[in-house]
Amino acid sequence: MTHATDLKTFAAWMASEFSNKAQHDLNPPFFAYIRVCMRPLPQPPFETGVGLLIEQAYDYMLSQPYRIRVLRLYVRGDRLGIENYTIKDPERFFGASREPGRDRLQTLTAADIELMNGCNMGVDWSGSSFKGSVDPGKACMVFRKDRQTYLDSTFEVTDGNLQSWERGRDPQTDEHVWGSVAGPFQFSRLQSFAPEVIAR
Ligand code: CYC
Repeated sequence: MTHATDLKTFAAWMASEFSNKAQHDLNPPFFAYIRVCMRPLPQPPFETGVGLLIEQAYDYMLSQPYRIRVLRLYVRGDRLGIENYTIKDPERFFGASREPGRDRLQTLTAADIELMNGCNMGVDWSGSSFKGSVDPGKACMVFRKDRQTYLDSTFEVTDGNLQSWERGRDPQTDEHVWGSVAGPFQFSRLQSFAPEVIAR
């Protein structure tokens, strides 16, 4: 049975390639066709936890992801958590999450990444899914559309589906500046990388 600190199951569900094709086909103006691919790092540069490379890309521009980061999934007290890291030379890893062999991912070291302060997420077991959200405090700053915003982000993952709702808000007024105005993105799994997960 899965439980609140079941890092292995959480990581196995996250370690997938997802697309929102069905949602996009129903409502193209509000939901771009996006792929999210999270691939286990063969040699994560952390003492504990699971390392994933995450690439988020428009389906028609897979080789040019609009966001590429390293995630550390870990046990955080009586729950789970995610640390987000930027990559210093992101182009070096463009497309690496979908390569059958993990030769390029193998070369990623601690020197290649930098922790994003204020962007940690807490993750709780709901009884049937893991639900995550960015820590409170308006501390995860994103400069976008010429404005300083803070990240308001929640997600839910099951064995096969990922739902995520990310918005940037004005720090003073909480006004919605960027991100979906039509509800969460709904992704379904295209392929699983669960066998590559080593939880420690
Ligand atoms: C931003 N997404 C972010 C940020 C974090 C996450 C920490 C703010 C800092 C940054 O730029 O990295 C975190 N997003 C996550 C995590 C997951 C995730 C851990 C795995 C579940 O998905 N986000 C979506 C939609 C898409 C999107 C598919 C359309 C709205 O879930 C986009 N997220 C998105 C964008 C940004 C962002 C455009 C701002 C990045 C930027 O402007 O540089």
